[in-house]
Amino acid sequence: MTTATVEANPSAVSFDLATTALVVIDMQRDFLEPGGFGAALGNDVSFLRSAIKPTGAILAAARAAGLPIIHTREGHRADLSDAPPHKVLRGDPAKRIGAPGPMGRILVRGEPGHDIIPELAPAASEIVLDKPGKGAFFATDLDLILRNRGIRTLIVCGVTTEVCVHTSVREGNDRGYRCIVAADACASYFPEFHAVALRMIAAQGGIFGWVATSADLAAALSQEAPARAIA
Ligand code: TIU
Repeated sequence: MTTATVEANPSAVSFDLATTALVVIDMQRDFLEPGGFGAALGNDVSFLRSAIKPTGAILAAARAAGLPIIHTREGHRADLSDAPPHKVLRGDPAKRIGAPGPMGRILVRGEPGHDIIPELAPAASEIVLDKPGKGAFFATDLDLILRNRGIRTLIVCGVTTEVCVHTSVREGNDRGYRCIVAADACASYFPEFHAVALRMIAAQGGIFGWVATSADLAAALSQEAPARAIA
């Protein structure tokens, strides 16, 4: 057992590196680059770019520590059979899910916009998990993958803080995973939502999990710390 400890909100948290995985949520061109799903929803995608460098730092630390790494991607089958009609039918018809855009059909698997951004490209050994919803556990085999590897703690980062990161953390928390969210490695189109979403996770004694900085998490992954009681 190799225990790491990280300063976090609402309290420092210790975790065993042997049972910890990194989950990077939806760092896709569709959300972070112009012309994709995020922009089609009317958002300024430049707000999300602040998460790229911190996510890269955590990825590097997790790779060096030998953690399992899972990259999720939100998107749908080409025939949209896994997309709820209410999700497809929202907004400007020219910019809906499945409509053609500068990065291919919006939020459709296999299209250029669905790819993870090149700055954070998954390594060949890492798991890329396609999900049709906001949560990483909904209609995916993520829980099975984590259980098969004995994972108990998730370090979570990605976009957007209050939508797919939050939904995934809530799902993971209810399934018994201890979730530690890397604050600056998450981002939202709405800075105020980002801030409040992080506060919601750590409030009430850590109602959904813990919130730490990417620098503290990367440091915790790179050096073994003496075991401490989990708050
Ligand atoms: N990945 C993710 O968060 N999907 C979204 O649709 N987020 C928005 O903030 N729209």
